[in-house]
Amino acid sequence: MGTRDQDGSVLTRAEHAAGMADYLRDGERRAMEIGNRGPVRLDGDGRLHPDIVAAYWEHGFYVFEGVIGRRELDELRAGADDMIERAPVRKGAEVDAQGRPALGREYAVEPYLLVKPLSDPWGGTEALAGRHPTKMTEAVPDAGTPDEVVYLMFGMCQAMPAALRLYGHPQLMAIAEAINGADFVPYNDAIFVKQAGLGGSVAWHQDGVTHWDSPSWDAGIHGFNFQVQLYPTTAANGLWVVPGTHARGRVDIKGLVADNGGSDLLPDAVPLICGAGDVTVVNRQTLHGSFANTSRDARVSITFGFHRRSSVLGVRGKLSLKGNDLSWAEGDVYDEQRIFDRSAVIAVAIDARRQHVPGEEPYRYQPFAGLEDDFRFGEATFERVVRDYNTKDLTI
Ligand SMILES: O=C(O)CCC(=O)C(=O)O
Repeated sequence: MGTRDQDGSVLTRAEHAAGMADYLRDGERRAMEIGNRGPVRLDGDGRLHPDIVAAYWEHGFYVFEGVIGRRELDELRAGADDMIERAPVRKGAEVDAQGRPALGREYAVEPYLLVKPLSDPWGGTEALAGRHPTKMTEAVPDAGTPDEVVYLMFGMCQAMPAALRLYGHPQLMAIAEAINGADFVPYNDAIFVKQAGLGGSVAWHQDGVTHWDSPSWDAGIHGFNFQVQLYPTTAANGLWVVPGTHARGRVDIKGLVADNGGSDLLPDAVPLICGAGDVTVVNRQTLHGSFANTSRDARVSITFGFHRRSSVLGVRGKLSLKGNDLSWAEGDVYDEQRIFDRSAVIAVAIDARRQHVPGEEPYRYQPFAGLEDDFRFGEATFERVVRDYNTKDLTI
């Protein structure tokens, strides 16, 4: 396998893990010193506390602790496990590891991306508009491991009832409103799966691809991503970010790595250390990435983002998921109707949640105020709004 360190030597899983130990320890210490973490704090009107909003804009990320309760976490874990188990046994296969029809063969967008264990599928390639210019260190997995592992899962609102309900979580909606305004719109979703000793890396990148040269460019123009953590995350398996980079324009990633002696262990980066049920918010312009998971701990991160409406209206998308080969291509121009149709998933998610969690005050999503009865969760609405909803993602 092409599993080489930057200096060309082949690393085993254990060597990769040992080589990172000091960096991980130091990063964790620096992460904990920043102070941008804690529970969700809302004021009497349900608005996110201004101190939290300010900390997010200062650092470009925030860790919300203890957002998802035990019962919901169990439902999400069961849903994610089920989805992982129903993945095709290898790329292009029709059946899962147990010989059952794999999930989603009929979906408009292939729900699984499989990769070689401990590999970096995108670094140094043109994939995703070439936004991952450098390659991460890869490693050889332990003997007896599969040739391919699940790396990403798409279409969670269609494939996982608990994930649809999560999509309408009132606290997460309040955070989206605080960052992107009450008329916020969805972006896309993907579940990152980093199995212990197997999970691939995600090369350093900034997410946004459309607005870097816009005259109205600012720190929030490419939106943000939530990550709902189903298990505790560590410096070894977690997402790393370089604080403050969301506000500095395009980062010269190749230059940073070159200045770091060719090493992907960037000195200013910090890991997102979370407990199970914590939720991170990362600005899509923040420089971020994650290392091959050579540790003994798995990570499953339910990732979904939101934009300002003004960032997508009239804009041609650039990172659209296309068909069952999961290529990313230039997309459509997003008009009012497209935005409405994709945003309707939020309205249905809020109602699915209301039906499942009766004691909870549902979030009132301003673009659908007064239209709630047209978007009640049920079979017909699911078919109309949620079926293959990710062909309508708003990807900028
Ligand atoms: O969670 C990860 O490892 C990568 C996440 C990421 O790159 C993203 O959300 O854009």
